[in-house]
Amino acid sequence: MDLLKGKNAVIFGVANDKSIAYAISKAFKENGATLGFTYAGEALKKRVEPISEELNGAFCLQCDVSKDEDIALTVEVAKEKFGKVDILVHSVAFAPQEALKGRFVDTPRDAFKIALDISAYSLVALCKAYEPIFSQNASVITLTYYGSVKVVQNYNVMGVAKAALESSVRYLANDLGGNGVRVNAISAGPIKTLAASGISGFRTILSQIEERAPLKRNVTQEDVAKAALFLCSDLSNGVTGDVLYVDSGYNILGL
Ligand code: 0WD
Repeated sequence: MDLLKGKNAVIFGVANDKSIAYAISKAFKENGATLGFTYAGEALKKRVEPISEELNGAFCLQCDVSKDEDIALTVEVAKEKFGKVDILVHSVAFAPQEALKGRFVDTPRDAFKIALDISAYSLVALCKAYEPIFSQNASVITLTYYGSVKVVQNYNVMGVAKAALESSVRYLANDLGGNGVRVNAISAGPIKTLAASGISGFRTILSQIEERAPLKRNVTQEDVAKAALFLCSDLSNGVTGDVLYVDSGYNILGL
């Protein structure tokens, strides 16, 4: 398929080949998009550079999304290489490990600030920085999780950060919509990635889904990538400010 033919995409949040953003990048490449990659810090360079090479990346830049100057540099390079950006993928989250277990009420002020800054504010900062070079009908997507709307044990401050992220999606969609730019979130079911390994009891969550979700299985990175393809292609032209669940239907369950 060629759903993204001629489109330029900048990807934030590839850490390795298990990352959701990697599966999204692969699907985008297969559908004709040209990709530009960023990675959080020097430690990830050796993992992300080979991925950029594999998928023919137009650039591969270090960018800590908590630093405005790092973001600005990616905008400069994207402008130089692409002119306009059609797709921005935000697949980034972080909270200090100690905040991802125990009681939420014990969350230190600093951990709260860091989690909200990296996991939610960064989407606002990216939209602001890229706004001048977004094409007409550009699409922005971010990744969220059900812990934003219901209490999920140990997800704690990350649930609060995801709630802020989902609300930001709505406000950003409203602000950018006048120029045709769409902003949406995918709420993915649990998937075993580097970020997920930081959450205590993650294996129990996975087996709960297999047992209870309507589809009786966990979702894969590829399931999420296909939804991303929909949200970043013209197939979803009329969709913005939305949270699309890709979770085997788990979120619809009551008792
Ligand atoms: O079950 C899951 N895996 C789910 C993940 C379910 C639902 C949602 N998500 C979300 C995550 O919360 C995140 O927003 O999907 C997004 C991608 O997560 P992932 O693919 O599961 O995990 P991973 O491969 O670790 O990618 C997240 C990356 C970071 O990886 P590490 O593990 O090194 O922290 O976010 C990036 C980094 O590459 N990241 C940053 N990027 C730029 N600046 C920063 C930063 N300051 N901090 C983390």
